[in-house]
Amino acid sequence: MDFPLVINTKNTGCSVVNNEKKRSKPQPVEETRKGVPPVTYTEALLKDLFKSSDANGDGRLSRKELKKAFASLGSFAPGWRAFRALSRADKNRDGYIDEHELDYLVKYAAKRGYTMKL
Ligand SMILES: [Ca+2]
Ligand SMILES: [Ca+2]
Repeated sequence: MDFPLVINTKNTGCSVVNNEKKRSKPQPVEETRKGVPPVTYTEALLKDLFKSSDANGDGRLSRKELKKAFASLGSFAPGWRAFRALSRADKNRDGYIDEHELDYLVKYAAKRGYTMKL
């Protein structure tokens, strides 16, 4: 019997070694209610949010309005995000997201996986 002794060499000094890549894990809104899990914005919710972000009511989203929207989503760099979103979703390059371009915007934002702060 020559079993090597399994010595516990676990490094318990550092607690911040969570380097796993679990960012892109799809996380549908489940109905499990353990405490208060972070709720990811669904496309429907994003659409509502963007629609209500039309501050001046002209039916389209300016970069300024987008910035506000991303800020309320909890983006760390809403201005930059608005710029990125425009370059992605503003198909006719007029600087605004109109109702036809809203779906592209929603898809773009949905990929960021914003969660609601409850
Ligand atoms: Ca507007
Ligand atoms: Ca446009």
